[in-house]
Amino acid sequence: MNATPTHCPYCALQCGMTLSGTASGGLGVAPRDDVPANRGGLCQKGWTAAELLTVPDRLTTPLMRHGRDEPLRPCGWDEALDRVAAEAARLRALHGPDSVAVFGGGGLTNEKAYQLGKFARVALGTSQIDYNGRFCMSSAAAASGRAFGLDRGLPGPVTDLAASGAVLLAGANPAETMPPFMRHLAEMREGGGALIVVDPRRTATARQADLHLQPVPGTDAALACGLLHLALAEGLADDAYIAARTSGFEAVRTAANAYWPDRVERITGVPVPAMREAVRLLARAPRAHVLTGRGAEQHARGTDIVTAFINLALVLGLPGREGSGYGCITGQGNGQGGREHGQKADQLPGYRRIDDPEAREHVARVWGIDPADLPGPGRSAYELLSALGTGAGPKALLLFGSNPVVSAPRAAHVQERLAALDLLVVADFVPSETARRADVVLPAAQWAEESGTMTNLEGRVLRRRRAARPPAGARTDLEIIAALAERLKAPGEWSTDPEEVFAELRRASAGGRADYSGIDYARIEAEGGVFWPCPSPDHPGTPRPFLDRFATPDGRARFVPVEHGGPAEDVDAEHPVYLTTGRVLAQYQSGAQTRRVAALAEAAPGPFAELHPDLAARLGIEDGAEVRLESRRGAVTVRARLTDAIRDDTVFVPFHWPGDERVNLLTNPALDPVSRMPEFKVCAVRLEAAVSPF
Ligand SMILES: Nc1nc2c(c(=O)[nH]1)N[C@H]1C(S)=C(S)[C@@H](COP(=O)(O)OP(=O)(O)OC[C@H]3O[C@@H](n4cnc5c(=O)[nH]c(N)nc54)[C@H](O)[C@@H]3O)O[C@H]1N2
Ligand SMILES: Nc1nc2c(c(=O)[nH]1)N[C@H]1C(S)=C(S)[C@@H](COP(=O)(O)OP(=O)(O)OC[C@H]3O[C@@H](n4cnc5c(=O)[nH]c(N)nc54)[C@H](O)[C@@H]3O)O[C@H]1N2
Ligand code: SF4
Ligand SMILES: [Mo]
Repeated sequence: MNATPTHCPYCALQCGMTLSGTASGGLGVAPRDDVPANRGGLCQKGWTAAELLTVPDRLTTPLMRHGRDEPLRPCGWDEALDRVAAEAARLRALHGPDSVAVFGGGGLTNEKAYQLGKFARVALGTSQIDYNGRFCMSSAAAASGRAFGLDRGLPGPVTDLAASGAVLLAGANPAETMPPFMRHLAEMREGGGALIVVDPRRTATARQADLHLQPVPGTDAALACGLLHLALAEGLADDAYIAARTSGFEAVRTAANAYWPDRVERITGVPVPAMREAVRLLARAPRAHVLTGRGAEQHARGTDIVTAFINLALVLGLPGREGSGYGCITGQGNGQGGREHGQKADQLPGYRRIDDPEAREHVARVWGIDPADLPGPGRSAYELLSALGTGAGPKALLLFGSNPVVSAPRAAHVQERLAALDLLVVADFVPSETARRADVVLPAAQWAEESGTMTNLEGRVLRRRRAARPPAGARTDLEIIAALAERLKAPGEWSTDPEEVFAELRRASAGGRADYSGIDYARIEAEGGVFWPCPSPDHPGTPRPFLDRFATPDGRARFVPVEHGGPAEDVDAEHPVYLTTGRVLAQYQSGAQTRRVAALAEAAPGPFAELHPDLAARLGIEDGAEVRLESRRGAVTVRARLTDAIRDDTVFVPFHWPGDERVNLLTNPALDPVSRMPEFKVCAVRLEAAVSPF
């Protein structure tokens, strides 16, 4: 019997868990109570996580085919890797280095994310790399960067929330997406604090709130500007803070004039008294938080929406105060670290910009190459996927840690683009919907079978430990990358040891915004995690980054005036209902992992459309009946679930299921101009009772 303390394979809360068992038997999961994020709690996904290691269709041998109509057939590792390297080299010689692209994931450890970014730039020489984090919190990252000069998830340890006097959650449903997170909010409420939830649906989270604002999807910017207007009108602004710690307030004050309460009520559907109450609760609390989730961020104007919430937080004097602030609740297991170490099209390790000459110089030196040989910025995730196989686009794609056939917007189009490639290579541990369409499938080790580090929603770097051997036939992503780099005769070191890769990552990140250079495995273990930035071994780490100054050149937080613009695709006579999408507790993302765990598949067996009984009555749709949803991009038929918890102009469908039930057949890939994030959270649809085939 051995017991290995580690962290959950799924979301950004990275709950602590202990895996115990014997080599022959299965592993058992128990929650750890020494990890502040979950303190003895786990959600159903965490409790059942060990089952992932033994799913019946686990990939244990490379697979290959030579024509898309052929079935995938088992092959040897050398054969598979030789083919990938030879084909990549051939395409590069023929069409240039940008003809081979890489797509990564926010679930990869820091070590893998770093190595994948380096592999793309050094071994392939391509600028064409991006990752699914672009679909996740990139608008919050862009808005935080603009306002604070740095983007780091929560403003402090998650336990700060319990001592808060008010928390406003805009577009987040942690009761389903991070259940143990709710403990911190419950503790806050026990201490007299108020929870305010902004969501078009009365979610499980909203039901635990003191105040629920239920706006029309896509109107959060108007709402946040309206709250700011009220704060100014009622004399609740923190003038001393604004004078001492911010810049640009005048322009925002002027812009706020246009958001008088009645107008905002007309745009958002939120009653004026509820808005007033929200502002008072936030302003009166000695400590308060404004937090955004994907509901506020996944919009074609997501950066501006988040900026509107940040402006509100700044007017109330929250950011940079101990125990207060603005934060984004990150999503994927390594949603934080995944965006800091270079798998983003415009970034190098340490959150450096790839177009910054000094950054290029530093990173090129660590990589042992000439800075002139480093490619420049590439395409963002959706732009990359939709360029695949086109005249000017990449002809091969290497994909690690994402399942875009299910999770990308306008999924049928993305699927077509993938089919147009000369070569699709997928590394995964299960035959995901995307892996099934690949030319070469590389069976990867997972989570409890390898070690590495993850950076959770607090910005705390954690140790993931190995508790089991990978099945014979599987290799770790680091081994796969190193084997390909060797075949491509890439310069530099390509270690397969996570701790060695982390040591290199430390050097590459040194001096950057996300400086990890003072962090090592022993320290993480001894201190229960280290908060970045941590620029030297004797630096204590940075749990609360902006207490003294913001990371802007003048040390002040920047107000940026923004306007409400509404969704890229509004409702009209033909498509009269808003569609929004999101998650349910028992399924994770594209479902590639959780649909394979029996208890989770049983708890959430398939998609449904949540709609209001009044809307259903108008359309003649009954509870449990099949309903057809059609947008300008496609149609799906799912079961109707009637509930008065949703607005009667909106329908909600979760995105975890594949095939004809993919809600992403409908979603709008309109992109935010700054973050390049797609508008998953609102498009226009027509609904009708599905016609019986008989
Ligand atoms: N069970 C489960 N947990 C997960 C995940 C999962 O797939 N399943 N994924 C993880 C990841 S990667 C992420 S990013 C997080 C996401 O975590 P959340 O952000 O909490 O999840 P979502 O369900 O995408 O969206 C949250 C809410 O936004 C609301 N919403 C929709 N449109 C709007 C709008 O216009 N304005 C506002 N204010 N709200 C709106 C939806 O009704 C929904 O309740 O969850 C993480 N945890
Ligand atoms: N309509 C709609 N669509 C959405 C969203 C939404 O709210 N609405 N949310 C978006 C968001 S926030 C996100 S984060 C994306 C996520 O969507 P995806 O990127 O599809 O995320 P996953 O389903 O987690 O896919 C991860 C895949 O990689 C594999 N994998 C996991 N870990 C590893 C690893 O370490 N190595 C390798 N090689 N493989 C690994 C898993 O088995 C799985 O097949 O979906 C986006 N899509
Ligand atoms: S909340 Fe997230 S990290 Fe915690 S057990 Fe559930 S899926 Fe795992
Ligand atoms: Mo996400």
